[in-house]
Amino acid sequence: MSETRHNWTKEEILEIYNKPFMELLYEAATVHRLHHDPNVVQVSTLLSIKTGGCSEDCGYCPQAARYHTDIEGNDLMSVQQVKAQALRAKSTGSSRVCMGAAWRNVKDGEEFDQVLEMVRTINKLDMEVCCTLGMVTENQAKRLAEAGLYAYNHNLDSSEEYYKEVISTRGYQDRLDTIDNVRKTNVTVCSGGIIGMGESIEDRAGMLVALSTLNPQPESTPINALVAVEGTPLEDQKPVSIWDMVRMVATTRIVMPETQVRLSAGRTQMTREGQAMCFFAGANSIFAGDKLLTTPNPDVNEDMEMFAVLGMKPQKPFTKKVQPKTVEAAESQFEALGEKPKWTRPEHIIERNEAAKAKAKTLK
Ligand code: SAM
Ligand code: DTB
Ligand code: SF4
Repeated sequence: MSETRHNWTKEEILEIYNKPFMELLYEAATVHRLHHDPNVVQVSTLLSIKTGGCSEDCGYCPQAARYHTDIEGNDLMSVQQVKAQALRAKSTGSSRVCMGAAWRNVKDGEEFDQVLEMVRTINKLDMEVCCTLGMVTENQAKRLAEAGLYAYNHNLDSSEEYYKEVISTRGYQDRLDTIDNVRKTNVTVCSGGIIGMGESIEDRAGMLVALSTLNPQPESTPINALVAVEGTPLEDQKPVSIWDMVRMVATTRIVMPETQVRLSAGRTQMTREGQAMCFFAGANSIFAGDKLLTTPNPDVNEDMEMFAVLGMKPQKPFTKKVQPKTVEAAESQFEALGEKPKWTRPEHIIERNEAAKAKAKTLK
């Protein structure tokens, strides 16, 4: 079994990424087989529990309030609604529910208490629960852990250098600090990024340096292909080529041998053959369900058909780590601290973000 290294350099990663395609595929597939069952895929269902109206300026995101996108915003869902959706996801073969909220960071109060109740409810359905709620403090991470959270998703999204070209309302260090806060608990870390935002291959390698030098490395790494949504600053980006996607998946697999590499946004643009190449290159997880957070995703039945063709089986919940215990709200050891953490707000100017904000919504 190859060792997990935490000292990958950008040069080494670039060398891997740029290998002749077949050599890269073979090497990644070899590492994959040493660490995982290549016929098993972890299936998660995304649930947008609070949609749109976000204060941030992430250039890729249709949920940022300042851009003129066509999404339907929603207040926080009820625990009952979430339970019904989780049961549906379970019945269609998902082992994990990932709840996303269009928040900059978690704020203590009624809404967070409601999210904690959602975590308890889904964990009691014997499904893995993941949340992606923006930045969290150590105390908030501990409360999520106590409720029974299995994973927390917080993407680095790009290299530190290119991050500044995409987002001006928070810094890379805020992301790293949140991951650190999650690491102070038993909750596993899900962190990856997006390709196709106009970044260079060096930036892709830079992101993989940042992720692979975390110790421990993230247990799950989503690789998203940008979904270029009309009205966002990145609306005109060209679709990512399948070759770039496979190279990124393969390189991630080689530098992070134990992580579950998640083939994330952008699958509607990929053929089955393209996705099969990604699985061969080491992807072993997907988001299932006809919607990601706000954009389309392949139909569950199509995915199940694809798995049947490939002879792949969905992973059972808690295969990699035991199910966390849920502590009820009344027995909780932690209380809301009402902290006002000093997350940064660099507010440097990103021309294309400013332009997208200023643009009037064009009627189709
Ligand atoms: N608000 C929280 C945050 O930013 O951490 C959680 C939700 S946010 C939508 C989660 C992730 O979705 C982002 O970090 C990004 O990787 C991904 N994402 C958002 N919009 C995307 C798009 N248009 N294409 C691909 N990935 C996207
Ligand atoms: C991740 O890396 N990708 C997912 C999940 N983690 C939260 C989100 C993809 C969002 C794509 C755009 C949308 O549907 O709004
Ligand atoms: Fe808000 Fe998250 Fe979208 Fe950024 S990625 S605008 S923080 S929902």
